[in-house]
Amino acid sequence: MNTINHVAVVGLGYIGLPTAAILASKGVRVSGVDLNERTIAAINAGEVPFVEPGLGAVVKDAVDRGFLTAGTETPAAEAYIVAVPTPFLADKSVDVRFIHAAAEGIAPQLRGGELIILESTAPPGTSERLGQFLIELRPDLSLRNGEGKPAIHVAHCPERVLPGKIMEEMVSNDRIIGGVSPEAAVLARDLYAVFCEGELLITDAATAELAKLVENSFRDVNIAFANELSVISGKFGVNVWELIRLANHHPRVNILQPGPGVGGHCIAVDPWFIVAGAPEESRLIRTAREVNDAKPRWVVEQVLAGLKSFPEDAEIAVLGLAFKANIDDLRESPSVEIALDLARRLPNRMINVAEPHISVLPQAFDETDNVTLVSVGEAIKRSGVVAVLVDHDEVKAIDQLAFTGRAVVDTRGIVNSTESAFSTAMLVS
Ligand code: SAJ
Repeated sequence: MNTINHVAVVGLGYIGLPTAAILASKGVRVSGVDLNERTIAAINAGEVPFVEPGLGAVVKDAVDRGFLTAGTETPAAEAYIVAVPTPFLADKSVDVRFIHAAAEGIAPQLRGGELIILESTAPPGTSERLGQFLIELRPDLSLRNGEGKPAIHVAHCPERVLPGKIMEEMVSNDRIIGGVSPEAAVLARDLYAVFCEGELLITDAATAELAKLVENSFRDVNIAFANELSVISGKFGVNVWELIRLANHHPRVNILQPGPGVGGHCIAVDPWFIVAGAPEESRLIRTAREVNDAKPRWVVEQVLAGLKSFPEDAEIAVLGLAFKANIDDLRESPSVEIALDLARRLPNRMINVAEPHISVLPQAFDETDNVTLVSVGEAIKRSGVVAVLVDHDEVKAIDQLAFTGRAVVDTRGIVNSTESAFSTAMLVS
């Protein structure tokens, strides 16, 4: 039974804001905390500063009803949910800078008895160290009951929601809840029970931390298998989409889809935390990362090969910049890497980028003067070689005839994928 009535959510990004809004929609008073003044202003006006289906209505309603407010200072609360970025450092180990900054905001507010939940993805031991760090800042408190000082309760509850389906998955997914202490796990379970309809699975913090990393590594390894197959198929002149479709008819085979590489801030990042902590033991996980990281370069080579049968001034279309379909998130996107690489290598060619979810090219393109943002139709019309990098609905809706006479580097299998070399377009999968 949850007894917590006021929660501070520190970090109002893709995970923090939906969590804050859903908790508030269940009648819990939520104070959102973020450094970004524009994010704060947007939320207090009942708006959402990024694209996520269904989130806008829940935020607006929670703000209108007075259950959700946002500010830059961390207030006193009964529970704190930390959902800040955990990028990696140059050696691929975790950068805990933002977790520490969150802890520095929380520490002065603690009185003892509070629940502190780390949702950010992090290697085993991070939640325990967050607890230790809080105790260093507040030596009058302890991490466990029975140590003669008021205790605070620290838990790790990794988020597992899929961008694009966050509002649905936040409620329906099962949740792993890892306590630094058993009391922390129970308190966290009761809080998540307020909105989570999935199973709430209790364990220790380190197991919860590793489980999250393992889930994303599992997916990374399986995508790497599909990406490797697409390169192998290219060598044998086989259509990889047909190959996978046929192989998946086997009752125990379920191969994922190849693509231009793996993007986003999770699958392309989290496996490195395992490799950094166990470099000798994580050979498969490391190799999968390397296979997926090498894929954009392979796609660029296919585009360069396609250009050979066109005149010197033939232009290139890049369809999609987001890291996956129907979102506006460009973080760690292989498509951005491919478009930039093409622009740098071919300074005399025009690169026509079509990304229906943005209105200006991101800053990374400031250094280029041969890249332009146009509509999907216009990009294809202007170009000899078309690189299909994201399977947005707008890209899937293209009339196949538009590709006639063009070389198509189709990394998503949307262009008449069964006809391959026999189609009117030259396909490179
Ligand atoms: N991709 C492929 N082929 C596939 C599937 C995906 O190339 O068959 C690519 C996508 O194009 C994209 C990347 O992989 O570039 C990642 O996309 P995704 O949809 O697989 O996953 P994310 O990064 O959006 O979300 C993942 C999810 N993790 C798992 O499915 C194990 C999500 O549940 C996590 O909550 C999220 O990471 C996270 O925040 O960790």
